[in-house]
Amino acid sequence: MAEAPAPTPVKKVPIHLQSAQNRLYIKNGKIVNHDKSFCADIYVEDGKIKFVGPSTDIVIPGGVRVIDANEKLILPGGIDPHTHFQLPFGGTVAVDDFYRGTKAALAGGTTTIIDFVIPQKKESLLEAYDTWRSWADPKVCCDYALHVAVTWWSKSVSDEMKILCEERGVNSFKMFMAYKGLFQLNDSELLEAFERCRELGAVAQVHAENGDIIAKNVKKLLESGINGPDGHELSRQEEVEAEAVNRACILAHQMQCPLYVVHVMSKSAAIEVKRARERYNQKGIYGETLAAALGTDGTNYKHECWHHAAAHVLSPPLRPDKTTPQFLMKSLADDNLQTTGSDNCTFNRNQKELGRDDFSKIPNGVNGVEDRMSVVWEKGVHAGILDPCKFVAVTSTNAAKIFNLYPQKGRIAVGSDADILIWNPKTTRRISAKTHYQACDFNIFEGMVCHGVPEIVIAKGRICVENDAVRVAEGQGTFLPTSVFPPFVYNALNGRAENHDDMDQTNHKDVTKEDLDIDLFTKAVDDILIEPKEESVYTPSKAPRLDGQKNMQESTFSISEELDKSEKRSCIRVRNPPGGKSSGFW
Ligand code: URQ
Ligand code: ZN
Ligand code: ZN
Repeated sequence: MAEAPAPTPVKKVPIHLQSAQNRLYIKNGKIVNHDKSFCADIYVEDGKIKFVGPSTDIVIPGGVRVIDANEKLILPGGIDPHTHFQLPFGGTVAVDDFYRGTKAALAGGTTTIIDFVIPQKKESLLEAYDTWRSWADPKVCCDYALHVAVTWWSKSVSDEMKILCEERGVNSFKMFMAYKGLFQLNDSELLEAFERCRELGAVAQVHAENGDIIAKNVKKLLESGINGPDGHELSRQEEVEAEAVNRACILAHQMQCPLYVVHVMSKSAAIEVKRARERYNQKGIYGETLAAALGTDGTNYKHECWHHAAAHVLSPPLRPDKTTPQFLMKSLADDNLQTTGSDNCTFNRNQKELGRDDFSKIPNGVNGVEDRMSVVWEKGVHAGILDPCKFVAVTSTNAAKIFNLYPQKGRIAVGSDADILIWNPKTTRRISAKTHYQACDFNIFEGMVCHGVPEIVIAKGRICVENDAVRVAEGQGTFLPTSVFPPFVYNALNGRAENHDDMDQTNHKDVTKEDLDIDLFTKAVDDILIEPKEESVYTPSKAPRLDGQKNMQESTFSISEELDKSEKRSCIRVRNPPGGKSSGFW
């Protein structure tokens, strides 16, 4: 590691005397962003980070709440891009509502969630959106944004997608390839939806499973007397997921639409995401996996207790191949997958009973919003597969970038929201339904001991978790409108550099529809020089490290790097010939 450059004289930051309530000073910690880690202090005022730097550069007035983060890591708050709070589903309603769900999120270190508006067939998307806002706004304890599902297709749906993007702060739409007769779109409808997303500058998302195959398999399994929870996985095995992932990537590519594959649950599906990313020069395709898929597996469907097995039912299902969790974690480490969600959609024992005689009627969904951060740390960082920077990327920053919340969210930097975790990698906690904040009566991670605990959780400058207590008020969170044409997604497609790591770069909406109307099918790979990436993935260490810090021989994570105010690490440099050259889309 090169020595830190000599500090340049800096003007001391004056601090206004205000109530100490909204002012925090965090000292002695090590900040970890997705691209670098460094030692620096942080000053927070009015919900924003106002200062990041050495203590010598700031005058701290009396009355400011000081937090000593010595030997702790300071991380951006987690972003869970996939929740279903109080979702009506399968004739019942998910038990974690927007209050319990977001309180649990904060308890576990997640300070932003993105939930899904899911309209019924023929229901207006705008009306469904209003319903979700009316549920969420009075209850949320952390900030939230909304994706909207397209569960049917018509001109009015297409028109409403435009209104949602232009007037309601929505920039992503989820299409279902499963749930035949309920939410499923056929290929022709998928193409229409992808084309519309592309026109609007939105991000298309897919639930990728072949619903037609599943419908046939369910019928056959039930007819042959297989009606328990193990039938759920048998009806929708890996290739049923992988086929849909491959098809979705091709359909989206044909429509030149960026695609985010939600809940990648199997090795085969992750391989399809990787293949598509390679085919399309690492552009336009993103994959999310779940805490559930990283922290447990499909052998639970064979559990002797029906309730235990049914509690693990979600779609796509957990896989019986016990090597799946580590494979998916390595896929995150290798950037073959980009994000981790929870897909939190919780049903209690009596609700799961709806499928007692027919697995296809078990309400789908599991917990995860509270435990996602700890599970990813335990199975990723503590296991030696992720370094702390990558942990930040896959639990926070990548989702912020893809859904255009970055750098307001997903980064510790001046100007960003003060969503901050004081993370103790040495402490452990045992997960249990008896102690969790969620409303559900079961926890799929029951008994798991996780290193990595968010000892203090700060959401928009407010301390919400401290000394094992959660202090929140219903409605303290706010709705986050998201803008279309996320630069991270569309700049890359358009052959431009994405370089938004600091708040001083404000070109958030610098890709326009007109920009995209150029030479869309020309491959731009020659125009883009991708700097060799520093190796961020390593073979799991033989013995787990107890402190969660990176093995210096295996990775580039620095535990001694000093704050370098000038350094910016950009991964993509664009090389254009004189006079410019049109850049292709993929
Ligand atoms: O498919 C989903 O994402 C929701 C509707 C239900 N939960 C689940 O099983 N994944
Ligand atoms: Zn889904
Ligand atoms: Zn879901």
